[in-house]
Amino acid sequence: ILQVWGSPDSLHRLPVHPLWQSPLTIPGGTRQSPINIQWRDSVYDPFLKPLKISYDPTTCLHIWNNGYSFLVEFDDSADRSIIVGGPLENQYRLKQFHFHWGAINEWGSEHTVDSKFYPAELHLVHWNAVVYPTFEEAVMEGNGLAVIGVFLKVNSLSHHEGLQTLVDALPAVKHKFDVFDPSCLIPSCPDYWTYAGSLTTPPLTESVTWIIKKKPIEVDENQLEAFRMLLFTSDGEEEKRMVDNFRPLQPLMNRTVRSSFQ
Ligand code: 1SD
Ligand code: ZN
Repeated sequence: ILQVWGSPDSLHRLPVHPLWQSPLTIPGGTRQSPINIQWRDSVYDPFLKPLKISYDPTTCLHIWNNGYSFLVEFDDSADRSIIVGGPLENQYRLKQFHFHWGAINEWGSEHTVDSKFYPAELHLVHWNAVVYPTFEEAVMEGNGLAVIGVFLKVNSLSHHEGLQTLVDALPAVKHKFDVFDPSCLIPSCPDYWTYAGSLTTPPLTESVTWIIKKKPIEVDENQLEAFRMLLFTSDGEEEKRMVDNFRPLQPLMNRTVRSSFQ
Protein backbone atom coordinates (compact mmCIF):
# COMPACT_ATOMS: atom_id res chain seq x y z
CA ILE A 1 0.00 0.00 0.00
CA LEU A 2 1.45 3.32 -1.06
CA GLN A 3 0.27 6.33 0.79
CA VAL A 4 -1.11 9.60 -0.39
CA TRP A 5 -1.19 12.37 2.21
CA GLY A 6 -2.77 11.59 5.50
CA SER A 7 -1.16 8.59 7.10
CA PRO A 8 1.15 9.51 9.94
CA ASP A 9 4.69 8.33 9.42
CA SER A 10 5.65 6.36 12.52
CA LEU A 11 9.25 7.60 12.46
CA HIS A 12 8.51 11.27 12.19
CA ARG A 13 5.01 11.43 13.68
CA LEU A 14 3.75 13.45 10.77
CA PRO A 15 0.27 14.93 10.98
CA VAL A 16 -2.85 13.50 9.33
CA HIS A 17 -3.88 15.47 6.28
CA PRO A 18 -7.56 16.38 6.36
CA LEU A 19 -8.08 15.78 2.64
CA TRP A 20 -6.80 12.21 2.59
CA GLN A 21 -8.15 10.14 5.44
CA SER A 22 -7.35 6.77 3.89
CA PRO A 23 -4.31 5.45 2.02
CA LEU A 24 -4.53 5.02 -1.73
CA THR A 25 -3.18 1.92 -3.39
CA ILE A 26 -1.17 1.97 -6.58
CA PRO A 27 -0.93 -1.60 -7.83
CA GLY A 28 2.67 -2.55 -8.53
CA GLY A 29 4.18 0.90 -7.99
CA THR A 30 7.97 0.69 -8.14
CA ARG A 31 9.02 4.31 -8.59
CA GLN A 32 6.89 6.36 -6.22
CA SER A 33 7.76 9.80 -4.86
CA PRO A 34 8.80 11.49 -2.67
CA ILE A 35 11.84 9.70 -1.25
CA ASN A 36 14.52 10.28 1.32
CA ILE A 37 17.79 11.17 -0.45
CA GLN A 38 20.58 9.47 1.48
CA TRP A 39 23.54 11.65 0.53
CA ARG A 40 26.23 8.97 0.88
CA ASP A 41 24.19 6.47 -1.17
CA SER A 42 23.78 8.86 -4.12
CA VAL A 43 26.12 8.09 -7.00
CA TYR A 44 28.10 10.79 -8.79
CA ASP A 45 27.42 10.57 -12.52
CA PRO A 46 30.04 12.52 -14.54
CA PHE A 47 27.83 12.28 -17.64
CA LEU A 48 25.05 14.35 -16.06
CA LYS A 49 24.96 17.72 -17.81
CA PRO A 50 24.21 21.07 -16.21
CA LEU A 51 20.51 21.87 -16.23
CA LYS A 52 19.73 24.85 -18.49
CA ILE A 53 16.73 26.93 -17.50
CA SER A 54 15.23 29.48 -19.85
CA TYR A 55 11.96 31.02 -18.67
CA ASP A 56 10.03 33.79 -20.38
CA PRO A 57 8.34 35.76 -17.55
CA THR A 58 5.53 36.86 -19.89
CA THR A 59 4.30 33.24 -20.20
CA CYS A 60 3.03 33.53 -16.61
CA LEU A 61 -0.79 33.36 -16.66
CA HIS A 62 -2.31 33.38 -13.18
CA ILE A 63 -2.13 32.16 -9.62
CA TRP A 64 -4.85 30.06 -8.01
CA ASN A 65 -5.71 27.87 -5.03
CA ASN A 66 -6.49 24.37 -6.32
CA GLY A 67 -7.50 23.07 -2.90
CA TYR A 68 -4.18 21.45 -1.97
CA SER A 69 -1.60 24.10 -2.88
CA PHE A 70 -1.42 27.36 -4.72
CA LEU A 71 -0.40 27.04 -8.34
CA VAL A 72 1.17 29.56 -10.67
CA GLU A 73 0.32 28.52 -14.24
CA PHE A 74 2.17 29.29 -17.48
CA ASP A 75 1.25 29.40 -21.15
CA ASP A 76 2.67 26.10 -22.41
CA SER A 77 1.30 26.26 -25.97
CA ALA A 78 4.82 26.88 -27.38
CA ASP A 79 8.46 26.39 -26.37
CA ARG A 80 8.83 29.68 -24.51
CA SER A 81 9.62 28.67 -20.92
CA ILE A 82 11.75 25.57 -21.13
CA ILE A 83 14.44 23.48 -19.48
CA VAL A 84 16.99 21.32 -21.27
CA GLY A 85 20.04 19.28 -20.28
CA GLY A 86 20.58 17.84 -16.82
CA PRO A 87 19.37 14.22 -16.91
CA LEU A 88 16.86 15.02 -19.69
CA GLU A 89 16.99 13.75 -23.26
CA ASN A 90 14.47 16.24 -24.54
CA GLN A 91 13.47 19.80 -23.91
CA TYR A 92 10.60 20.17 -21.38
CA ARG A 93 8.04 23.01 -21.13
CA LEU A 94 7.08 24.73 -17.88
CA LYS A 95 3.38 24.21 -17.05
CA GLN A 96 3.08 25.35 -13.44
CA PHE A 97 4.81 25.64 -10.13
CA HIS A 98 3.48 25.09 -6.61
CA PHE A 99 4.73 24.47 -3.08
CA HIS A 100 4.31 21.93 -0.28
CA TRP A 101 4.74 23.12 3.32
CA GLY A 102 4.15 22.23 6.95
CA ALA A 103 2.18 23.69 9.84
CA ILE A 104 5.51 24.38 11.55
CA ASN A 105 9.11 24.63 10.36
CA GLU A 106 10.07 21.12 11.52
CA TRP A 107 8.50 19.53 8.44
CA GLY A 108 6.77 20.43 5.17
CA SER A 109 9.06 19.33 2.32
CA GLU A 110 8.15 16.18 0.39
CA HIS A 111 11.71 14.98 -0.21
CA THR A 112 14.16 14.73 2.67
CA VAL A 113 17.98 14.74 2.66
CA ASP A 114 19.54 12.32 5.16
CA SER A 115 16.05 12.10 6.74
CA LYS A 116 15.96 15.87 7.31
CA PHE A 117 12.79 17.74 6.36
CA TYR A 118 12.88 21.33 5.18
CA PRO A 119 9.92 23.58 6.06
CA ALA A 120 8.77 23.75 2.41
CA GLU A 121 9.54 22.52 -1.12
CA LEU A 122 8.94 24.23 -4.46
CA HIS A 123 7.98 22.08 -7.48
CA LEU A 124 8.36 23.42 -11.03
CA VAL A 125 6.40 21.03 -13.26
CA HIS A 126 7.50 20.63 -16.92
CA TRP A 127 6.33 18.26 -19.69
CA ASN A 128 7.92 16.66 -22.70
CA ALA A 129 6.28 18.46 -25.63
CA VAL A 130 8.86 17.03 -28.07
CA VAL A 131 7.41 13.52 -27.73
CA TYR A 132 3.83 14.06 -26.48
CA PRO A 133 1.13 16.27 -27.99
CA THR A 134 -0.48 17.29 -24.67
CA PHE A 135 0.35 17.54 -20.96
CA GLU A 136 -2.41 14.99 -20.23
CA GLU A 137 -0.70 12.43 -22.46
CA ALA A 138 2.74 13.22 -21.01
CA VAL A 139 1.45 12.55 -17.46
CA MET A 140 0.85 8.92 -18.43
CA GLU A 141 4.36 8.20 -19.75
CA GLY A 142 7.67 7.34 -18.07
CA ASN A 143 9.56 10.24 -19.65
CA GLY A 144 6.56 12.59 -19.76
CA LEU A 145 7.33 15.00 -16.92
CA ALA A 146 10.33 16.67 -15.30
CA VAL A 147 9.89 18.37 -11.94
CA ILE A 148 12.54 20.61 -10.39
CA GLY A 149 12.39 20.51 -6.60
CA VAL A 150 13.85 23.33 -4.53
CA PHE A 151 13.91 23.24 -0.73
CA LEU A 152 13.00 26.34 1.28
CA LYS A 153 14.86 27.06 4.47
CA VAL A 154 13.86 29.70 7.03
CA ASN A 155 16.43 32.32 7.93
CA SER A 156 15.18 35.42 9.74
CA LEU A 157 17.83 37.52 7.97
CA SER A 158 16.95 36.26 4.49
CA HIS A 159 13.81 37.93 3.22
CA HIS A 160 13.36 36.63 -0.36
CA GLU A 161 12.31 39.45 -2.71
CA GLY A 162 11.19 37.15 -5.53
CA LEU A 163 9.04 35.02 -3.23
CA GLN A 164 7.52 38.18 -1.75
CA THR A 165 5.94 39.03 -5.12
CA LEU A 166 4.06 35.74 -4.84
CA VAL A 167 3.23 36.15 -1.17
CA ASP A 168 1.67 39.54 -1.94
CA ALA A 169 -0.63 37.88 -4.49
CA LEU A 170 -1.82 35.10 -2.15
CA PRO A 171 -4.77 36.77 -0.42
CA ALA A 172 -6.69 36.62 -3.71
CA VAL A 173 -7.85 33.11 -4.67
CA LYS A 174 -7.46 33.83 -8.34
CA HIS A 175 -5.27 36.78 -9.03
CA LYS A 176 -4.17 38.26 -12.30
CA PHE A 177 -0.49 37.57 -12.35
CA ASP A 178 1.04 38.34 -15.72
CA VAL A 179 4.77 38.61 -15.37
CA PHE A 180 6.87 36.50 -13.06
CA ASP A 181 10.22 34.85 -13.64
CA PRO A 182 10.36 31.68 -11.52
CA SER A 183 14.11 31.35 -12.10
CA CYS A 184 14.45 33.83 -9.21
CA LEU A 185 13.28 30.94 -6.99
CA ILE A 186 15.99 28.55 -8.19
CA PRO A 187 19.37 28.63 -6.44
CA SER A 188 22.28 29.47 -8.75
CA CYS A 189 24.39 26.56 -7.44
CA PRO A 190 24.19 24.00 -10.29
CA ASP A 191 24.33 20.89 -8.06
CA TYR A 192 21.36 18.52 -8.11
CA TRP A 193 20.25 14.96 -7.44
CA THR A 194 18.10 13.11 -9.97
CA TYR A 195 16.01 9.94 -9.88
CA ALA A 196 13.01 8.38 -11.64
CA GLY A 197 9.79 8.90 -9.67
CA SER A 198 6.12 9.77 -9.71
CA LEU A 199 3.62 12.53 -9.13
CA THR A 200 3.09 13.01 -5.41
CA THR A 201 -0.63 13.70 -5.82
CA PRO A 202 -3.28 11.52 -7.50
CA PRO A 203 -3.04 9.95 -10.06
CA LEU A 204 0.51 9.26 -8.68
CA THR A 205 1.63 8.21 -12.17
CA GLU A 206 5.26 7.13 -12.55
CA SER A 207 6.08 9.74 -15.15
CA VAL A 208 8.47 12.12 -13.41
CA THR A 209 12.20 12.68 -13.78
CA TRP A 210 12.90 14.42 -10.48
CA ILE A 211 15.69 17.01 -10.34
CA ILE A 212 16.23 18.04 -6.73
CA LYS A 213 18.51 21.02 -6.20
CA LYS A 214 21.11 20.51 -3.46
CA LYS A 215 21.03 24.11 -2.16
CA PRO A 216 17.86 25.50 -0.59
CA ILE A 217 16.61 29.05 -1.07
CA GLU A 218 16.32 31.12 2.09
CA VAL A 219 13.08 32.83 3.04
CA ASP A 220 11.87 34.54 6.18
CA GLU A 221 9.34 33.23 8.67
CA ASN A 222 6.62 35.73 7.64
CA GLN A 223 6.77 34.49 4.06
CA LEU A 224 6.04 30.90 5.14
CA GLU A 225 3.36 32.15 7.53
CA ALA A 226 1.63 33.69 4.51
CA PHE A 227 1.46 30.21 2.90
CA ARG A 228 -0.09 28.88 6.12
CA MET A 229 -2.88 31.50 5.96
CA LEU A 230 -4.29 29.86 2.81
CA LEU A 231 -7.32 27.58 3.20
CA PHE A 232 -8.08 24.04 1.98
CA THR A 233 -11.76 24.89 2.29
CA SER A 234 -14.26 26.81 0.15
CA ASP A 235 -16.21 29.90 1.10
CA GLY A 236 -18.92 29.01 3.64
CA GLU A 237 -17.21 25.85 4.92
CA GLU A 238 -15.58 25.59 8.33
CA GLU A 239 -12.09 27.00 7.71
CA LYS A 240 -9.19 24.57 7.49
CA ARG A 241 -5.72 26.04 7.11
CA MET A 242 -3.70 24.82 4.14
CA VAL A 243 -0.75 23.18 5.90
CA ASP A 244 0.95 19.78 5.74
CA ASN A 245 0.10 19.31 2.06
CA PHE A 246 2.89 16.83 1.42
CA ARG A 247 2.88 13.12 0.73
CA PRO A 248 4.72 10.74 3.11
CA LEU A 249 8.06 9.28 1.99
CA GLN A 250 7.94 6.25 -0.29
CA PRO A 251 10.36 3.29 -0.48
CA LEU A 252 13.39 3.72 -2.75
CA MET A 253 13.05 0.12 -3.98
CA ASN A 254 15.38 -0.75 -6.85
CA ARG A 255 16.42 2.82 -7.66
CA THR A 256 19.65 4.81 -7.60
CA VAL A 257 19.76 8.52 -6.90
CA ARG A 258 22.43 10.11 -9.09
CA SER A 259 24.22 13.36 -8.23
CA SER A 260 25.65 15.95 -10.62
CA PHE A 261 28.38 16.78 -8.09
CA GLN A 262 31.19 15.00 -6.20
O1 1SD B 1 1.06 18.34 -6.73
C1 1SD B 1 1.29 18.39 -8.11
C2 1SD B 1 -0.02 18.62 -8.79
O2 1SD B 1 -0.43 19.92 -8.52
C3 1SD B 1 0.07 18.48 -10.22
O3 1SD B 1 0.80 19.56 -10.72
C4 1SD B 1 0.78 17.25 -10.57
C5 1SD B 1 1.05 17.25 -12.03
O4 1SD B 1 -0.15 17.33 -12.70
O5 1SD B 1 2.03 17.18 -9.91
C6 1SD B 1 1.96 17.15 -8.56
S1 1SD B 1 3.62 16.98 -7.99
O6 1SD B 1 4.01 15.58 -8.17
O7 1SD B 1 4.45 17.93 -8.68
N1 1SD B 1 3.66 17.27 -6.46
ZN1 ZN C 1 4.40 19.00 -5.83
